[in-house]
Amino acid sequence: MRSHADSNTPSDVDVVIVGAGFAGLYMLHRMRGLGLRARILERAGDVGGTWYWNRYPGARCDIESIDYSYSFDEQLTHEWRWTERYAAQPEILSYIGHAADRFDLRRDITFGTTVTSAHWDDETTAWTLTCDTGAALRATYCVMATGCLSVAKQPDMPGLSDFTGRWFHTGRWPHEPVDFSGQRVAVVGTGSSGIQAIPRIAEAADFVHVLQRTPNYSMPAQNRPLTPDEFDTAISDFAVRRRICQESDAGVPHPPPTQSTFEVTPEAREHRYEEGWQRGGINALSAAFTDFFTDEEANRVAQDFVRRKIHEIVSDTRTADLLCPHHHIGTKRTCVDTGYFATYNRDNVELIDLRTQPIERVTPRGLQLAGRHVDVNAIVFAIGFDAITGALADIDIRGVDGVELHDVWAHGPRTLLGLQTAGFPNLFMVTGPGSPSVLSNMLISIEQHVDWITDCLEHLNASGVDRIEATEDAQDQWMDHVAALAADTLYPQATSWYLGANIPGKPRTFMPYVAGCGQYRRECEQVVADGYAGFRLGHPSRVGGGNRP
Ligand code: FAD
Ligand code: N01
Repeated sequence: MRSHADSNTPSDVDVVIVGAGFAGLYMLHRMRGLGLRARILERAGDVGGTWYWNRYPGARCDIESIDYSYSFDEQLTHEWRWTERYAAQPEILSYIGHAADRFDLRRDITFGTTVTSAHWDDETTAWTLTCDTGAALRATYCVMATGCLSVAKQPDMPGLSDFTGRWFHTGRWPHEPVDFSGQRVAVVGTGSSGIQAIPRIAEAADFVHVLQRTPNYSMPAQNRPLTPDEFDTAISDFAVRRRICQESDAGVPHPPPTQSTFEVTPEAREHRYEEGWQRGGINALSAAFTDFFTDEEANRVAQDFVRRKIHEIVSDTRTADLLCPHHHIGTKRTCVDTGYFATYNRDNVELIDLRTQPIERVTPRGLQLAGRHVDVNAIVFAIGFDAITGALADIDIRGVDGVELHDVWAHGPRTLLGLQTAGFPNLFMVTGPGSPSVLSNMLISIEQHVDWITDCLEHLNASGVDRIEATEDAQDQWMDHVAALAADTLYPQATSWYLGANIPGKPRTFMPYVAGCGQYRRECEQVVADGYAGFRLGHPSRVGGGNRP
């Protein structure tokens, strides 16, 4: 493909990519494959994204590693051997580093650089990105591979600056090991991060106070080492396995359910749930019946099953009661744990209910709750992220006529396919709002988006144009479609980060596309088959639409 460097455009590169996680790295690889000049700008000191930042004890994936990995290069698939069913953070980070080395990606990455603004110039058909280092880069195309869970929610408790111990955020964990031995530790938050970290911190610390606001559903990981035979069998037909993931709803290689909850006897239901629990993993229960996410009564049967399990595992009844969630299961991200509920049987762990004893302030020696002071040496905030839109909101993005993305998204994000926003030509998002993203195995969604964008740029080149923009009409239709799909499920009923409900002041819009990876892929393919229907190709005010000399 012809690089724009050859056509005297003022761009420094053809494609600038923000972010060097799974998405940005694969994007860079594909851009090179097209013969384009591409560069990644990355805040972190190295590659890895999520797996660079989230180094807390217990961090590991909740999609099986064989599936939570790249599929674009057969040799890469065969030369990397996952050691566990769900690999831990250091192994995933090594894998990403290995991929970066294998394809020599680091030479086109600028690390330690935060992009602060991205401004479009319609005259020159170029984005100019500026960075906190003062550097600027011009590019014809800009790909935001900034991550759905990359902006850690800041603890805003009064008094934190006076705390004399150490405090940590799971999403910004230090690189050097943190030694909790002999320490009294408070962990705030019981989402996926807290639920993974708490058992490990409890093994190391003198005492752990878990400060819980909302209990969560968690499935046992049933993690174990992968035997060489098991691994070889799984990857021997990897292409087929991957295809099944791509066609599935959640991006995993399991057969979809065929029966609804009340089609079977109570005994058969219990049996199926028990089987799922023993198999473990994020879809242990949700894959059992077709109406799990849509029927309140069906969902309640699964909730009851988990609440019974919690009571079986946790010996203190009051603690077990507090740990029992009451929202619709699955409507907040289901957690996956190793020994989480059993941790509350330890003598050195106490569960504190923030609903009855809210945090009033942080003091020099710990946390002042309503009616009680908790003395600690360390606080771990496992309080989550400004999800899906947070990283984009942190950048001053301006499109045609200087229109600001902040304003366009003031009442919630608006996109076409989660790939582009009208008024922001040549700006692509990987796993943006309005796509399956966080409701799927992210590797399936990332590869699909990167492939779609790559094919799109190839098509533009073949058509002699270098500008593409979502139309308002198509975007409106897509957003209505995304909202209508979500409204047919139980998802919008939960106060979840899927809705932006965890960030004060954030508009509440259910952001992901719920109809699954397979259906979404078909929608994207149809848009291409219809000649990029819903996108305007070429410059609207130029004859023929093209910008090339
Ligand atoms: P990221 O990995 O988030 O990378 C984005 C990068 O962009 C970051 O390195 C960030 O520093 C950089 N960046 C952002 N803004 C800027 C800026 N302004 N300037 C410069 N750089 C910037 N998903 C699953 O499917 N399965 C799992 O098992 C799973 N486990 C997870 C476990 C944890 C602890 C967390 C937090 C998330 C998990 N996820 C999981 C979701 C995970 O985020 C994705 O799977 C995937 O890693 C995202 O890759 P990415 O490249 O899109 O984004
Ligand atoms: O964040 P969360 P997370 N005071 O937002 C509480 C992925 N991930 O980092 O529910 C007190 O889920 C908050 O309480 P409430 C995965 O997609 C995957 O755990 O708002 N408490 C909640 O309990 C996941 O969903 C893995 O009432 C406060 C918790 O903090 C996503 O990342 C591992 C509070 C935040 O939970 C985010 O997970 C880790 C406050 N001010 C992450 N603010 C895997 O297992 C928030 N909370 C693969």
